[in-house]
Amino acid sequence: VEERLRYNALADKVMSAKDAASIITDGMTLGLSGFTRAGDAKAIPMALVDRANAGEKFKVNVFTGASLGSDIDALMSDAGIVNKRLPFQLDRTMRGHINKQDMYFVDQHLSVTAEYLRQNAIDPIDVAIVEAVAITEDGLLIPTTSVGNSPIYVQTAKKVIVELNLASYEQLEGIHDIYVPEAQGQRGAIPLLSASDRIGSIGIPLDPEKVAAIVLTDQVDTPTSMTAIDDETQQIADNIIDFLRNEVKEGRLTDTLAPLQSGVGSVANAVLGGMVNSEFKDLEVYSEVLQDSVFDLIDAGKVKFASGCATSLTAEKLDSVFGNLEKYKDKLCLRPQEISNHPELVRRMGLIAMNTALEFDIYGNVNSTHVAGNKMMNGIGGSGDFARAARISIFITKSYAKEGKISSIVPFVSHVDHNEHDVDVVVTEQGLADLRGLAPRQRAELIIENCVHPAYKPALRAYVEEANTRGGHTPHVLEKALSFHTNLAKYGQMIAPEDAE
Ligand code: 0RQ
Repeated sequence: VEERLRYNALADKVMSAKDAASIITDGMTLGLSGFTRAGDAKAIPMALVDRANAGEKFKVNVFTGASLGSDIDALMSDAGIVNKRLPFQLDRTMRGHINKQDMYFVDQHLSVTAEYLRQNAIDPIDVAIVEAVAITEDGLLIPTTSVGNSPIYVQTAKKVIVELNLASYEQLEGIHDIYVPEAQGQRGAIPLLSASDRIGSIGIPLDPEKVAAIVLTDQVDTPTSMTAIDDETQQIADNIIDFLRNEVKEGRLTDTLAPLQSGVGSVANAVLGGMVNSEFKDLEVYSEVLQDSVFDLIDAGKVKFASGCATSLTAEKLDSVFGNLEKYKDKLCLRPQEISNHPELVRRMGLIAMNTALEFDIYGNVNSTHVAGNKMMNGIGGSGDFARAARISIFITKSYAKEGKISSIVPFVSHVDHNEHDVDVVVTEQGLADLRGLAPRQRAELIIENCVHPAYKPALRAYVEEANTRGGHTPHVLEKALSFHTNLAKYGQMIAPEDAE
């Protein structure tokens, strides 16, 4: 413990999770560490669940970096203790409670939570609960496998509880780069010019007066599960790599490409994985989440530097990465999510951004979050932070879902996360549509031709034909614009049975 807790002023703050959690009361707002199951606070949320299960009635607002592991979101939402959750979740059970209206969820661009807190525009943080590898002799909290929103939570909270995780890897010390911008209006340029720049300190400064408790823990992160790559996923990855190859051929990129950002999930992992055998070299990753494939690319000598705000690793990768951190130390950096996702930096470095869609429409509007218009899936995450500011913004989905009953390309999206102005390229296993410089009617033609599953081409072509008879810049048949979705609700499939071939 002495090696991990090196700040003498805090030695007498060590206590049990139960005692530490006793400062948390009904109506408080908690700022938890944790991003894509990495580096989440574990003991205090469980202590709160235990209190609820023992009969205590209370609700708290739970703010995090992104998703949590250890089923914490499921357990907290089942226990009924979450009033409001923000800014992202990725949990089937919690999703159910959100959609049953048992709790509130604020689906927020992941880079902006920190700005709202600085502006005092959202509920201020009462208690920050942050997992740490160590607290240094000069009072820096060293985060574990993610940074997320922890710096702003610690900076603005009234009280701080540190979960000092003795099972986390000591070698993480030195991996992080903690830079917290000044308030808007008082800040200059963020001095980061390339993915490998270090602009801050190795840890989060702690005010000892605010530290209410230090809880010793030894629970490791929950590994990420990854769906195996199927033929269609591989085809999507191949389509994107071909597109990038053509960008090089046309002289718009070189074979080092541009810093790469990719969202989470198996497709994103496959796209980066596909680069292992490509001609691209000396790549940089400037992303939010670093998945398995980033480390494969480092191992293969393809990626020279990777910057993110969190890792998201499968069970087999967790040990091989964190057990060999020395190998990755000079090629890896974890930053606050407002820096990993900062539009100023995304635009400056000219990122290639690859994010996922549930559906997109014939004009290039993208829905990443809502199933059939009203049911929350996971959240927008960082996709919007990157999409608008990126050099090339690519959105990815299979062309169909649910055994073909759903087309992922529709006349009009049932919810908009990324509008047509922020979407450069859409891609499915059928093909890719480069929308840059195309007017709406040209976009519709190319998307239907290149991306739509053959089963849905006739219906979409008929829609466009009818829409065009009505004229307009972005032609629509308004009373039929959501017909795919209303059919789905009525018949369980997007094409009405009488229209099915
Ligand atoms: O359903 O789970 O019941 O099998 O959606 O779809 O194809 O397995 O793909 O796991 O990558 O998820 C957009 C949800 C895709 C995700 C989304 C059904 C489908 C399946 C999952 P089942 P797949 P994925 C990074 C940045 C948020 C935006 C983002 C996501 C399930 O990637 O949440 O990129 N992205 N954020 O059957 C109804 C459709 C459907 C559909 C697929 N059109 N209608 N259901 N499904 N298309 C995150 C962070 O910032 C941390």
